[in-house]
Amino acid sequence: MIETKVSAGIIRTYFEKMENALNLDVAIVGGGPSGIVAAYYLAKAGLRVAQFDRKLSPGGGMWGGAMMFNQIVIQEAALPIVKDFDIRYEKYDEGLYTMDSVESTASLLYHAVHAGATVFNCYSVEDVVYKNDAVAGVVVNWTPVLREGLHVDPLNILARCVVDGTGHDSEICRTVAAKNGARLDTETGGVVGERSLDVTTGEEEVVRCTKEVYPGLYVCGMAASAVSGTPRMGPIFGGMLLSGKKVADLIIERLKQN
Ligand code: 48F
Repeated sequence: MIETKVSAGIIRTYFEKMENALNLDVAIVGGGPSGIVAAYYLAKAGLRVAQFDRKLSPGGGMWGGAMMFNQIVIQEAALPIVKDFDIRYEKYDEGLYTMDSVESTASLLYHAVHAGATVFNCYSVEDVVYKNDAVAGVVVNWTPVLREGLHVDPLNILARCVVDGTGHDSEICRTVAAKNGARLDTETGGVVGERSLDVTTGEEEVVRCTKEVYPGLYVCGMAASAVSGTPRMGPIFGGMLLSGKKVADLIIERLKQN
């Protein structure tokens, strides 16, 4: 019966996809623009990469542009990445371009998945796997389970590297710092906390602070700003794209060495 076949097709292929993601090269937490860009370049380099986002629609803060005006701004430095993702852009001032935020988010996701990254939506990463004083994977649960406060244990996924791309909350870095007596590579050893808005400094610093903050744990995007205590920058997205590319390059280099 077609009714049974529809269900069987979904169940079989979903669990196949999930089983293939139990041992990853890279687990990316958060499906915001920086994390999706990272997923694309990592997958393109032939690495096993999966991205987990707690929402039904990954894409983070990119869909909404600014104040729900669905346009975003990028600067010259990020144009090569925009071209890699086939996103259309329009110059409106010296070195500044606008793009449709819905087209941009959809294009990022499309290309990441087509490059070989697996995206899991409705997954919340509630903890990390921690072995030999290093982050070694993620602990995941259904978002609705956590929202309902149900007493249900999570599942574990191993990864050679974990990327915190959770945005302003930098949840994974906070968790790692709060547990295990871990000291992050920051001024305070913990999450310093994001500063108020300054576009120029914020855009430069988010890329500079994209790094490995603890063995096995990398940070990108707004999480990198929050972790190192640099300014937010608002709806200019070049820094997010460049941060995602940088974290991918760092990880590719690291995994090549091992
Ligand atoms: O915040 P977000 O869009 O990440 P980003 O790549 O980009 C920031 C910009 O959108 C914008 C900005 C640009 O100038 O300031 O804010 O840093 O997306 C973060 C994603 O992570 C998910 C969340 O649902 C969102 O889609 N997320 C957060 N915590 C978790 C998580 C978690 N513990 N588990 C799974 N997903």
